[in-house]
Amino acid sequence: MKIERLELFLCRLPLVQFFETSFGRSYEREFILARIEGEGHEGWGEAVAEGHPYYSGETTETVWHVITQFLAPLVVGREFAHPRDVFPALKRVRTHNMAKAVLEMAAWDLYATGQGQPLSAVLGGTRTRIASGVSIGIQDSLDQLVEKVDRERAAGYQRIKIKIKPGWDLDAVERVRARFGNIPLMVDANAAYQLSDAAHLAKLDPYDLMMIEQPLDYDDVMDHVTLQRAIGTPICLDESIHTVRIGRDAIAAGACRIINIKPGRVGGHQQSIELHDLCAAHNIPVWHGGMLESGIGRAHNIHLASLPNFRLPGDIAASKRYYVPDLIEPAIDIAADGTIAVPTEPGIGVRVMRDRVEKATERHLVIDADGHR
Ligand code: OSB
Ligand code: MG
Repeated sequence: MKIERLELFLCRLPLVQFFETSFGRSYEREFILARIEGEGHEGWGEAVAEGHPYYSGETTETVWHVITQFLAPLVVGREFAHPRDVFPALKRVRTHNMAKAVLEMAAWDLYATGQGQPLSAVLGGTRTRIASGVSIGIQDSLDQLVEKVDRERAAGYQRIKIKIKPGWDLDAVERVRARFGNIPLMVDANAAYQLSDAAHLAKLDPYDLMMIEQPLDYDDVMDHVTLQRAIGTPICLDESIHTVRIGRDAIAAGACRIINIKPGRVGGHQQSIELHDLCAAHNIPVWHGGMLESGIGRAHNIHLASLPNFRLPGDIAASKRYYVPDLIEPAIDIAADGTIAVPTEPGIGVRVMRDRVEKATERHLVIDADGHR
């Protein structure tokens, strides 16, 4: 597989509904798309970096910088036997997994398309449908939260995740349990707590949550070990799992009982497969996280989530919760049973609507094999 040309797009789209986490509220999403060409085919990827460095240190601007200055010369004009070889080829560049992942994932799409196979087949997926859950942000009131949960349950989503932070935690969980009973429910703190909050977080135990996601800092493993010993709710790590190796160490230390996989966070599909397999070997269930992706990243996520150890519903929901219209056709939707079909056409298996991409684009760059721009 020869990668002959790379196109980058810096895009901005308004969100259908605002999204608020412990680090702030967003009304729109800034993101980068990569399109690669080779041997008469194209492959698309979406970087999950946001316009700000609050979830991760990477931003759209760092992704742009690192790709154009350092990563593009390592892939454009190069021949790869298999997309699993892309991430190792970028090893010289430290961290910047989101920048690496967008290229690596586009390479998987290109490869699968060239093979005439859906991406899920070449990734090792075993499901034809994936279980879908939703992530509900922090609201202005508990009444609004209950209303949102009600709407998403009616749409069929199999599990509800609510974002929490100090001051928006026990009462929110209490209200949702009181109104909806024993539904599959979890919380995500996005690193808003400290180990000194352990006694407070233990008050979530009676609510029988599936898990608490990333209660402590984005670079912490060992305080999570101490916290997991002090609370009954299983801890799931998101932000802390930057690499497969950190995943291995977190499991060995007992920092979590569940892991959230986002391919953008760990450097792409190959690293996600390795993390998935590592977790399977240790009987740690995984589920697929979400980053408010457009249909391009969302389609990638669906294919990856078809692997067997994605045993819990992911944060992969219908397109219409995020962007209308989405950048792809057909839009991604859920069935009444709360599942999403894995596309069966070659590659990511959805059509990228170039006119919509261009309309959302604020900056565009082409890099060819001679390094010409
Ligand atoms: O922590 O999972 C997270 C969105 C942006 C940054 C971090 C997170 C999220 C979500 C959104 O929870 C999930 C979705 O795409 O619906
Ligand atoms: Mg999270």
